[in-house]
Amino acid sequence: SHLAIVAAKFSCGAPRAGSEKGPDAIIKTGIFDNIASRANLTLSFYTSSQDDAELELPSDQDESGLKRPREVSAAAAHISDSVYQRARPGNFVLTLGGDHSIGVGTVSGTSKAIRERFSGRDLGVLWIDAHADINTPETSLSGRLHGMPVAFLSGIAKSPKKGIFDWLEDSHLINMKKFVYIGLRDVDEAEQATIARTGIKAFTMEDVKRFGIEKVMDLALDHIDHIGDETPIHASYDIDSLDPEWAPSTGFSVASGLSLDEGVYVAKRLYQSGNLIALDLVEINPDVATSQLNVTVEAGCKLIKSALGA
Ligand code: DIR
Ligand code: MN
Ligand code: MN
Ligand code: MN
Repeated sequence: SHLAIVAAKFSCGAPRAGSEKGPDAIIKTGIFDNIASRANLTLSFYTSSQDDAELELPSDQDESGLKRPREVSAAAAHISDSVYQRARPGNFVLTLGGDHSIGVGTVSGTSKAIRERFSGRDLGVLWIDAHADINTPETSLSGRLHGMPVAFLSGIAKSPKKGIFDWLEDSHLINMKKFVYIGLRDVDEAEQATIARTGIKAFTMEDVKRFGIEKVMDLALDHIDHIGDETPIHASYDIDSLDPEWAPSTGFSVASGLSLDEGVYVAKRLYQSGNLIALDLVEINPDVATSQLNVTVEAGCKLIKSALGA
């Protein structure tokens, strides 16, 4: 089988820069040399960067309270097509971020690929994060797009203006009945209302503490695939789902997160399901807690290896 690695070097959806250096921090460890030396796995790399002049990201004005919306939209459109091209023939796609606004790109890309590959099938999505990332342009208090990818992917947020996620087609959008959160512990009031109103399945850190991560994964995988029909799964893993002890180098650390063992368990269960078709690892920021960057990168590498069964 083939592993397509997309380095998504974008931080325009977050308030502070730095996460565009996340992909290199992971790649530099040599993790993929190890993985490639295993039998039956070929590898390819593709880099997309906000510093690439050929991408011609629009340098736009903040608009309707949104920060850099056209730049983020154009970056996500590019990532979406890159991921789609790789997922369409059946490759496993690993995307390294980058801030989580690139999730609009990654998940829309696999969603479209899966619909085409398997005549209209819906993708399952596991969103592992301290945050719900489901603000809309109307509800967001920050105006930052890294807090909104789930709203755009689900169609809950409509593109407010020309050039702002107006490239999203129906085939890019996801069925929220096959969407599950794990690790939530910092959710805005408006986001809580959206989750309650739409009935999105969510396992908070309280749930993880109450039921244990094993039970939570049983329930999460069962929710995505309750009739056992092997729904393809895309996992979008925000490193801030982990406790700051294990992932200090990220923009929005929140206390009382997943232990590294719990995080690795989630990744292992995804691998064992046999249905994982894509993984994102986002929000590693080498400019935050730089003296402990190696702790964060090591944790990220463990998550990747576990999800790949390495
Ligand atoms: C907040 C923070 N809910 C927002 N979100 C973060 O800006 O929408 N997401 N930090 O990662
Ligand atoms: Mn996130
Ligand atoms: Mn987060
Ligand atoms: Mn974020």
